[in-house]
Parts: sequence; C-alpha cells; structure tokens
Amino acid sequence: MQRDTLVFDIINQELARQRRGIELIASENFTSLQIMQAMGGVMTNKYAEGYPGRRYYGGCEIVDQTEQLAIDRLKQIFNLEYANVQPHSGAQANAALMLAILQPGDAILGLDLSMGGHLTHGSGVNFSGKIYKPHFYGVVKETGLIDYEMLEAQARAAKPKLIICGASAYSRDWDYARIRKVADEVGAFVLADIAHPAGLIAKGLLSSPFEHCHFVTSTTHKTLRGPRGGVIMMAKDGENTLGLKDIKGNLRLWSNVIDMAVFPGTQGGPLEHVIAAKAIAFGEILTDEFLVYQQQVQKNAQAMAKNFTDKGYEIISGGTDNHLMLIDLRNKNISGKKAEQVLGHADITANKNMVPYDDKSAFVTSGIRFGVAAVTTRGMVESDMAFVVNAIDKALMNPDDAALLEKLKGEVNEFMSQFVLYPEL
Ligand code: DSN
Repeated sequence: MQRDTLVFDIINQELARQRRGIELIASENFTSLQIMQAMGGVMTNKYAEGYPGRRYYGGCEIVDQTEQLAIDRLKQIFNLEYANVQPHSGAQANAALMLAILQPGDAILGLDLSMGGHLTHGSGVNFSGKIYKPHFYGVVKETGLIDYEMLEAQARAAKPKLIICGASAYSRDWDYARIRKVADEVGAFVLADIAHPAGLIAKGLLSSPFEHCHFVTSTTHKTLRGPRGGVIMMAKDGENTLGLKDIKGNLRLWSNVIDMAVFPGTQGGPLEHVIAAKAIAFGEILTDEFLVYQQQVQKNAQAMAKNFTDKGYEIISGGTDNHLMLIDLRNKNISGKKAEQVLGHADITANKNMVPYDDKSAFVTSGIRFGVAAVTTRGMVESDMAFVVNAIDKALMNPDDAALLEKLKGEVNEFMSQFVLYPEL
C-alpha cells in the first residue's frame, strides 16, 4: 500500500509545533518514546473483550500479559487492592464508575464546572448531569479555596448517593478526610477524580485520597505522563461497602461490579496497544527518576506563580500546591479568549478558563489556566519560569501589536530549541 504522505506530513507538522512552542495546557504532557512506540504497535490489531484470563476472543494470551502488568504496576504505585486499566479516557472511567454504583435519578454532588470542576461531575451537557440529579459546591469567593461548609450543607440537604472531589482548574490540595466525614453522615460514597494531580499523589507530594475515598479515577496522560486513557482504582475492595448478593447468594465485590460496568457496561474491546503503553508508563512512574520529575513540577509551578504574582497577576487562591494555576485576568483588561489567541501567535499554548464567580461566558472567560507538567518534561527548571512569564506578560500587554508578537514568537522558538524533544524522530 502506498504510504499516506499527506497524513504523515501533517503529523510531522504537529511534531514541529510541539518542539518549537511553550506547552502550558495543564492537562497535557509529553510521553516517552517507548510509550508512543507501544501505542503505535501491533497490539492495536487485537480484540480482547473481557479481562486477563477470561476473554471472549481467542489469541489473547499475549495481551493478557501486558494488561496484567499494567494492573499490577498501578496497584504497586498507589498500594491498591483493585485497578481497572481499560477505560479509554477519564470521562469513560467516570461513566463506568457511576454506572456501577448509581441508579438513574440518584443525586450526586460535585464541584461546579464554573468553579474549576469537570464536565463529568454533573454538568448539564454531560451524561452525568442528564442521567443523575446533580448538585454542586463551589469555592469561597474571597479565598478561592474549596467551600467545605457549602459542600457539607449541600450534602446534608441533597443527600447524594455520591460526592465527587477533584477538579480541572483547582491549584490546591484537598481535605479528603473532611469530605468522607460528611459522606458517612449522609450515606454517600466518595469518588476522587485525581486526573490532574495523580502524578504528584503517586510520589507522595500531595495528600492521598485512597484511605478516605471509596473510589478513585484518573486519566493517565496528564501528570502521570502516560498514554491518553483512564483508570479506576480502589484501595480496598471491601465486601461490606457493597452488601449486594449475586444470584448464587455470594456477596459481590465492587471490583466485579466495576469490571462489568467498564465492559460490557460502557465499552467494547479494550485498546490493548494503549494498555501496553499504560504498563510502560506505570513502570516509569515506579522509578526514582519520576519522583525527581514530580518534585521539579511542583518547584516550577511555584516559581511560575511567584513570577506572575510579582507582575501583578491575580492567581486564584493566591498560589499553587500542584502543577497548575488559574489566573483572573480582569485586572489586566484582557479576556481569557483573547489571551489564548494572543499567546498562540507567540507559540505559547494555554487555554482560556472561567474563574470562580466569572461574569463572562465559558466561550469568553475572564481567566487563563497554566500548567507546567509538559515544560518540566522538556527539561525546564525554576529559573526558566522567568523567561516564560516575561514572554506571556509581553504578549498579553501588547495583544494587538502583530510585529511584537512575531518577534516574540522567534524568541520563544529560539528559547525552546535548547529543550530537545524526541531527538530520535
Ligand atoms: N479537558 C481536560 C482538562 O483540560 O483539564 C479535563 O478532561
């Protein structure tokens, strides 16, 4: 078959874009070459509905090995009793988990999307807000911190079956014990969606949700630096948290119910090429090198936050504990939408984001979100944050100066050339 140079030329353009720009989208990262090789390999050809050792297709004995490795390594990272590595994404992980533990119409309580939450935590445009009855908590206006009192009041009033903690644009650690306490009081389960900070949690740099939350979901491609995908985890697959019996009268474990909710409940054939790549990523996470990486992520985020604060930018909550920060641009007279566009002209990639109590729509927004996981993988250290923040500030202060932005783009490209990305490609 003739090589599709049209598509490969486009892919090469994407490689060039990734190499020359400053990548600050908080949910992105650069995987290792071996992870990408696994994703582009022969395991994409295999159908393997079911789980290792119990599949609906023949010829699964090899992919069983990589899937089992992925499960075992993930269990080792977080000290788990149960892991499902098949969810195609974080949204799929949340959909399966909710299918497993909720009935349609059950009340759920999550962080409001406009306060930093996620679509799958009850938004009206998502399955979670259509199938279940969503209630929300927010952040305190003055501090930008999770409003635990509001969360508790909402939990007592709405009596949700599930309380969800976790966010897409929240830069602080969570008080999982406090959430579990009110959950026990009202008879709710707790789900921690750690998609964003999972890498920091894996290395003990942020509080662990596992001892307090019944269920934990994550993506694998953000701070975990693996392939695009999702996982569902439990520290304890406790029988007594379920109480359901199967047709033979045996107590059913949550692990069985969740496995069934992933396949056949919400997905068909697992992406065994991606699962092999997850296994590699989890092996990388188990190394000391990954601890050094996550420590650098945290240092870079704090250095970036300080540089922004020194220039008069308003970071929601005043700083960051993790890899990201959300900036309210209203005192800088530029919308999130315009800021995203202007930064794009200088090859700096970020995304507009609503800030808590925003007066602008989700399409315009008053805020912008920055994360440092990707630039830290490129090799940046704290001292590099001054260049990055200066470049951002220059662009945002001169949004309509095309010549200045063009010159700045050249400076950004020159700066990024020292941080070599995928030299083998
Ligand atoms: N859309 C992702 C993010 O950017 O945070 C979360 O799914």
